[in-house]
Amino acid sequence: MPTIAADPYPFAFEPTACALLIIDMQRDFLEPGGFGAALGNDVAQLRRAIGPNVRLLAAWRAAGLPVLHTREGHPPDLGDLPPSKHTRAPEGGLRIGDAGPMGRILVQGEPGHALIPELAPRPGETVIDKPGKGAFYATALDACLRELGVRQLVVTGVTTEICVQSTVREANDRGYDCLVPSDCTASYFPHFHTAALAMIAAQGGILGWVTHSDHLLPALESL
Ligand code: C5J
Repeated sequence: MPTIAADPYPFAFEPTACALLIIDMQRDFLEPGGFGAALGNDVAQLRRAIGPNVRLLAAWRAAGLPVLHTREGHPPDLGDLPPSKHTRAPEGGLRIGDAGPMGRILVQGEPGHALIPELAPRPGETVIDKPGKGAFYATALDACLRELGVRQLVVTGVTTEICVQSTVREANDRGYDCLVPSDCTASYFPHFHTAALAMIAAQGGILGWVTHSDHLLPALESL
């Protein structure tokens, strides 16, 4: 079994039981002119994770292991959007469902809701639409992973401290071992990125393991 150098200790990678879970690499979060940028965020902070994700995804696909993508969003009638999520927005800023630079913010089917073209899903790869921050809440993700026989997750995407960390927490509570490659996730706020990764690996890996894709790629290539 390949071992991946990781924090707090090496990760025992079981390729036959491991899936790549790419969180919310959506145009509205990552592209200049999208929702994130309209809120005044520097999308360059997130875009640095694109290249590492592209390389990891290519290696993952070449190894023939399962890939799942998630998208945060809501149907056009906002039927699954709790008022708490709807009302909390920066003062005077756009809210979910409002018309934004790439269509209605976080609404399924709108251009901004789509995954970035660099990481477009291929036929056969699962795309999970999620209304919350964690990818397990109100989705079929757990059933999907159990059906695939998955016990380990490599979790990437954006943002580190919100949807990535929420998903890692949910996965950990459900018995999955999570490995997070630090260069394949990102935040608009670099100090949150650093802190979120530290929280995952703290206390002997209380939520999981943190690595760098440079450690993961050779293990995939050797399969
Ligand atoms: C946020 C996400 N930050 N994907 N979504 O609202 O992290």
